[in-house]
Amino acid sequence: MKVLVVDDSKAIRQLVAECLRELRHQVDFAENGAEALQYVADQDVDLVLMDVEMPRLNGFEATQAIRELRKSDWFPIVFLTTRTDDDSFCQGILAGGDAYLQKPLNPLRLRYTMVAMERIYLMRQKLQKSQQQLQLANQELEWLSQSDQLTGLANRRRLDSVLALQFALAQRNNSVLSVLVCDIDYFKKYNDSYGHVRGDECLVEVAKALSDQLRRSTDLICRYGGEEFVAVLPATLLVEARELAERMRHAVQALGIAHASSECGRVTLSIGAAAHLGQYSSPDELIKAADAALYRAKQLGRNRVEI
Ligand code: GH3
Ligand code: MG
Ligand code: MG
Ligand code: MG
Ligand code: MG
Repeated sequence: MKVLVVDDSKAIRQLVAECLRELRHQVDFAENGAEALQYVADQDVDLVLMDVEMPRLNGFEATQAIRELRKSDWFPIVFLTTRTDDDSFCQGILAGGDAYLQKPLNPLRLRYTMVAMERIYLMRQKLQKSQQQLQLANQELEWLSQSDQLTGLANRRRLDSVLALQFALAQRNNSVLSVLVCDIDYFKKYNDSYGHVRGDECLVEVAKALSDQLRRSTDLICRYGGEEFVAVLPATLLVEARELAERMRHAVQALGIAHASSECGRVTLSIGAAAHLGQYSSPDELIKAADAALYRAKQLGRNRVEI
């Protein structure tokens, strides 16, 4: 364990340190309660061995302050003091102490007290480890719940939160926010001709081709619905959004996925783009504007970008 020895007497600090090092503990020092409190605020410690009579903060006050500071955590605090009366013992335990040793130092009692404290230490280690695992599992679950299972892209949930955030940021910074709504052409026919499994494979390929075109870490592409994808492009002008949309359209065409009942014989994409420059009152309206552009792209013959 990493033990902080708190005592205003240098001789006692050294004596205790010697015993602890023999027991293979790592030792650090503080000369009074205030120093101990500062130490615990700054760095990790597994156990504190605490004198009571000290200038500035005494051992009881320091213990109380440490417990207050590290509320959600517990490491053993052991008193080592000349105070032998019952009142002091009770005060020490109530302040947050776990054990109470008396001076002069009895090495045997110190040693066995350390054995008892090591049990608390081990339980604390276990608890911390499972808390970390739980936290990781929660993060993973959170990520999964915002991902599309088939394509691995963000799903509608992540889109909603990212779009809401970027919309608010754009308002606040007076910056432009663009979105693209992409829709695979004649995808119902694709499923009808090649089956649902091939349809799914096609969606995965298209999703990858789209996400490969993104250049900025703040850009987001998500699977919006069945064969529809939405890109959120912060600080992107409509002309830039249109360029990206053209790259996406070309990339999908370049996949060369055969689609016999589509006009050009392969899978293609239609895209609607819209940019928010303060004129829309909600993310929904912005998406609707891009959707309207997509509708025009479909009307005008598909495999094209409209704004
Ligand atoms: P348009 O060119 O006008 O977009 O025609 P479309 O057939 O692509 O559009 P429509 O919205 O009529 O049909 C979309 C089809 O996408 C319907 C559905 O069978 C298919 N689809 C939706 N989700 C999935 C999916 O997860 N897997 C597969 N394989 N197909 C899907
Ligand atoms: Mg003292
Ligand atoms: Mg559709
Ligand atoms: Mg449709
Ligand atoms: Mg479609």
